Amino acid sequence: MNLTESLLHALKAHGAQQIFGIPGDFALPFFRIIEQTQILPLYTLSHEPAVGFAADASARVNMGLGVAAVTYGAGALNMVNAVAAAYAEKSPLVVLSGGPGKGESRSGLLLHHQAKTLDSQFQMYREITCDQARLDDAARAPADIARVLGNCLHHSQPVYIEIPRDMVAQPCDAVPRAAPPDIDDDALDACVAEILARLKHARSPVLMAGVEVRRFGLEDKVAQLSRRLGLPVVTSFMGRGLLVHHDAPLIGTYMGVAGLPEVTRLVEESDGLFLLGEILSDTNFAVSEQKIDLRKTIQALDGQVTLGYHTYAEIPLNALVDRLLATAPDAGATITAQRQSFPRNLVSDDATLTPTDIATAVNDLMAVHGKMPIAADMGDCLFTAMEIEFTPLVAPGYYATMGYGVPAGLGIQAATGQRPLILVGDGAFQMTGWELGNCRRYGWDPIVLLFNNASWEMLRTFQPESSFNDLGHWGYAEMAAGLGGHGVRVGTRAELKAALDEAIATRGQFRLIEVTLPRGVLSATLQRFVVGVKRLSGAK
Ligand code: S1T
Ligand code: MG
Repeated sequence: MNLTESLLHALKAHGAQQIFGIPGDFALPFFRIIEQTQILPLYTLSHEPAVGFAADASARVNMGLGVAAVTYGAGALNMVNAVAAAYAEKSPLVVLSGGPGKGESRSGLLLHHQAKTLDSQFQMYREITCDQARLDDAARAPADIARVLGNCLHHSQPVYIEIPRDMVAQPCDAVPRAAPPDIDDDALDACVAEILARLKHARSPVLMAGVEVRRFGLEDKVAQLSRRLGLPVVTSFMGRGLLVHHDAPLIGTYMGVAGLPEVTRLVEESDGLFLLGEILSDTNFAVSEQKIDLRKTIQALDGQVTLGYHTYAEIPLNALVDRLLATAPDAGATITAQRQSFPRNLVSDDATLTPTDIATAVNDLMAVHGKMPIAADMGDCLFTAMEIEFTPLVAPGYYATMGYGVPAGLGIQAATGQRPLILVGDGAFQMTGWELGNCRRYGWDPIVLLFNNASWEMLRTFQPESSFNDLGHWGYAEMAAGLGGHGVRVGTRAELKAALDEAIATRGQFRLIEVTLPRGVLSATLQRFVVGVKRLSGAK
């Protein structure tokens, strides 16, 4: 077996199911072996940011490794933002980059795609990955790969593997499986006992399920635990889309002043808030009506548990949930909090459209045709997604990068075979919407709802005086046919309903529905967010 085959088998053994990539001369020999061996299917896209976003989304929906393969320099450095997003949002993404071989590295010439030094890329990736390896020694490679892939899964964060192009065909042993780190059983028991005691004595305990619950494949167990303990469950903005197919007492999404008042009160008035795998980010907690005193919460994140002023180190989330399930008595409590409701029954008339109308139309569609996985970009489309019925959702809810939606939708369909719904604003579509041109090659047929307000509207909302937020109209619907899909522009509620009915009935090509939104019309959720943020910041 050669080094590339050994790496590919190891990726598959650690849960990878496909590779997204764009080759280059530093990666051609590597890509040739990927294609020849078919150990993992390869999907090439058109621009490396999309490669990173698609691989990230595949990791999130598969709950396994996402793999992004790129060339050295121009390719790998082009993907830095997508990997940074994966790092921030705890997505287990493996970056495979081709690299210069020994001979050329010693040539004394500056190599093409080289920035500062030949090691600069490796150093840059140190900042957005939890482990790294350069496979320049076939004898050491199996252990390096085992360590790096093991850390990718253990920390649920990206890792970086550089493959010098003169190493890809070197004979190499199989990659062993790294042993999981030891756990101090007594510490785990003490931690569990303290958590259960706190929850038992709380008047109104609440469980907030964070993205780590999904990353470590714990949704079923957490649903069972919340029922056993009688805990109402909420997610954060970033955690939306969790626990939707699980029998959990899921009440709604906490968004502070931007959320539904009853959900906000449930969380902010709780005297036993259990943050399970939740990232303490501003998008999740900066808009609190009453600031949550984190010292009174139970926080389990990044492999440790903090209660009040003390922390239990080395308590992996899966071990914690397993031990809680093994220990927790049946509280026998009935959960009285009501699950949040969602807008339905869009009137099919000539009224112009709002983002909330789009959510209503999607809810009507899913009520008839079943739930669809959603990939949302950053912008009002993501706030609108909060008004759509609970369904699997991948979105940059914390790192908040644009460009994620379309590639992530392609990643979902490649990884699951399910037809995704993609929500994307016109500004974000201008960044990576072009990737839809890859659908025809792979038989992907997402339904794309393009929120066209001809503006970077989220920015205009906070700085209306700046005309640089105006984007004009690009004729997105007309572009679809040239990319191999079908496009239509809709401006009324009746037109939107008809376009969605036609799209859901037609398979085999992507359907782009360009929704014309009047200037300044926001979703109800974004409207509450803007008002709340301005009020909290004292702005006019
Ligand atoms: N560039 C990238 C890659 N990501 C970003 N988040 C931004 C810039 C800043 C930014 C926003 S929201 C926004 C920008 C430019 C406008 C989005 O426009 P569009 O996609 O049309 O959506 P909508 O009109 O609904 O706002 C965030 C706040 O940083
Ligand atoms: Mg816009």
